[in-house]
Amino acid sequence: MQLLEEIDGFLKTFGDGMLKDRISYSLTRDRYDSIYYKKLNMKKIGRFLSAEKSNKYVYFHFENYDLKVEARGDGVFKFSWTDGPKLPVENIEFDDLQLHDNTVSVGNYSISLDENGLYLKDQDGKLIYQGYIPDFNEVLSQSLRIFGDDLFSGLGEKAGPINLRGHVYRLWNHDAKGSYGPDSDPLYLNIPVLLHLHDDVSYLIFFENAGDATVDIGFSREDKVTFYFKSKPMVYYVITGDIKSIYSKFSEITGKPYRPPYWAFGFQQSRYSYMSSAEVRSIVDRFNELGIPLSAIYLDIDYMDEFKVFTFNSDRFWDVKDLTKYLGERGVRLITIMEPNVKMEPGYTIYDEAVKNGYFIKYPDGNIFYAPVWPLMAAFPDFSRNDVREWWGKKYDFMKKNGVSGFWHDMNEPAIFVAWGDNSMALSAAQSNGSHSEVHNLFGYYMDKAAYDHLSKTERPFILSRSGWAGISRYAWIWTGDTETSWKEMKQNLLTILHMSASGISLTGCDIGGFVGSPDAELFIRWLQSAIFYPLFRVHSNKKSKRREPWEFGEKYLGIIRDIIKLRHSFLPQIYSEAISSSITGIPMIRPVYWYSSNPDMLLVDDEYLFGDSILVAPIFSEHSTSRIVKLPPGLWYNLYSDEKVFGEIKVEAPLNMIPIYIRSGSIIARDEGKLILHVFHSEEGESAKIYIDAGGEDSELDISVSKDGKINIHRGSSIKAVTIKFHGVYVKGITINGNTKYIEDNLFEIEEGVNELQLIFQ
Ligand code: MIG
Repeated sequence: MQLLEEIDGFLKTFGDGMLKDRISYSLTRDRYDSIYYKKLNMKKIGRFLSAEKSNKYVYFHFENYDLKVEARGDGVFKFSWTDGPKLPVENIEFDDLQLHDNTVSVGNYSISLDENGLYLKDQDGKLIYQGYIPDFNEVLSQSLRIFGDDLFSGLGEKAGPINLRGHVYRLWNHDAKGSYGPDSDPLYLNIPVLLHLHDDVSYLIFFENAGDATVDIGFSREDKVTFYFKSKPMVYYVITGDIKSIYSKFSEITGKPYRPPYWAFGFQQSRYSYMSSAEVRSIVDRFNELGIPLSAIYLDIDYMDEFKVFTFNSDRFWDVKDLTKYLGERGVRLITIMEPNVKMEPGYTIYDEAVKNGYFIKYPDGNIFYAPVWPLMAAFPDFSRNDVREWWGKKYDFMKKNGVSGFWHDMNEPAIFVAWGDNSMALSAAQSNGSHSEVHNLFGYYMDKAAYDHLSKTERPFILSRSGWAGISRYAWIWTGDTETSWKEMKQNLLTILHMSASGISLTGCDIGGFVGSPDAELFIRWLQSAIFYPLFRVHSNKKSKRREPWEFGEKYLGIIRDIIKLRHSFLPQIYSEAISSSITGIPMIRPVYWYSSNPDMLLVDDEYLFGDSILVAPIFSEHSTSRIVKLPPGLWYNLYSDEKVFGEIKVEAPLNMIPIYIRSGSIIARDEGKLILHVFHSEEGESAKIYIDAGGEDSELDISVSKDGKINIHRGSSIKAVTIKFHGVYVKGITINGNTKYIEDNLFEIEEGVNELQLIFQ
């Protein structure tokens, strides 16, 4: 029945010659999987026997398994029950554990055991985590106890509500087949990582597993979360501490976000597809004429020759080098889509080389795995192999020679056009790190790594990827894929991005305006506003969508759209600084309000976000609405436009041209207003900041602090010359440097090169 429906649906959409390929693939896959795909058949764990200390770690011996416990005094715990495929996580150093009466202690924490499982407690005996003894058979399952009014977030890219509790999710990277909306599951990027917040205490659990899994978060049983894995290993980390430190520690295991180039944070325009060099030129010209900042423009799949990766269609893009030069002179970068599928076509170099060297993924009997995607039958490089990644990475040089500046990795779940069944690779396909069933969720990750490792030798790459796994920000940015165009979905994007943040992913964004559909001016403008501080600021749309360049909405709205894009560009120094800071600390840039407030009322605030610690955005998410309630985390906040100081819960007017943004008192924000201006938002306690400034591909550090009584200390890298300061919330009459006093106007003054200290004179 399901099969017939799928064939029917597919005939409606395509009804083309690909049908044969789809059917032939689906049959082949089913045949191979029926022979080679084996479910797990694991022994039960059995009774607990004894505990034993060995080197720095502790073993809990059970009848059939030995649980290895490793831990760090700062709240990182690792529990290893089985072996399994080698996954890309760092080997962190653990502390020496103490063992007394079957209780492990380290730092201020203890881990004890009874027939119900493992208990992690702090020094006051407060229970932080309770994990039941796992159950092994055809699946590996691990349950966790839910304590009370807990909040759950994470699992990668989830189109769920702010609290995932009460739902069941699958972790299997999956092409949403062209369009999805709220609650669609699974999507392109899944990670077995879950933040569990209760009673002020939080922990994050992360499973080293890249296979198929299901997570039941208090759906079947109100007081339990259960992870069900279809493949090994069963190894997990529990990380506790204050919330920011959790993400710092997590990034030590999965890797820190990379340092992107400054331009990548600017406005990007895309469409499926700009069809020729001439079209791209004319769009860029129009941006210029209208004075709208544009950082990059995209070429979607139609730029290729028969959808062959690393080629250009010579009718439409015969002059790419000239095109990229033309764009470059106007400060615009060209980004091209890249496919992980390689057309099966003897004579096509990429294909021939991979066949000759055995780089493609094969079935267990040694036959190459072929499946239809855009170029019809195609093969897939085994990106899990070092040599394959190196080979693939070097191919980007061809694109670079043509002046392409950034790369967009689509279809890397990997997506496959099937006639029936799962729209990805056969479970039995063999990869160097395991069978596809065990490492599926890493396919995109390793493709991104292939490009990153090569490109990063000579530059800071820009790689935008649809799929990925834990720690993906070390190689690529992620966008939320083929979302529908609707008010609901615009808001869903924020929640999905917040779940990605809760999964440790920092470089995120969405198709502004939604992928499938055509937003009216109001929805488009509100969407652009909601994304004002999303790391990725890109408009993209489907083939059949109406054109969506800024001027397409008519004269009446052009000014508003231009101002939003300009506002974004004025914040680029701050956004960039936060990105560098995130690459150092590992803490994602986009944050939910509940990170900053323990007030239970604030826990479920799902229509606001923070960018870093200091900026709060409260977008308008409903149609025809021109005001909203804003709930501010503790402290005083400045209205960005009026400098009015506000706190608590407020109502704000937001006509179509206005996006409510608040700045935390005590912070210092870097903006580009023709020159760099540091905006100081006064607080009774003084202000301070560490700001990373782009100095032509290098980062220059600037440390600034203002004491309560107005003494400024500033230290800056040698490439930073004079610095302009603007004060908010207090009247500054003048400044004294080396005994010389100067009166100033508009709270604005300059600190010249070489001056490290000065005194403010307040009214
Ligand atoms: O099967 O390249 O998510 O952004 O425009 C669809 C065409 C393939 C899916 C991506 C979308 C892109 C589209 N791609």
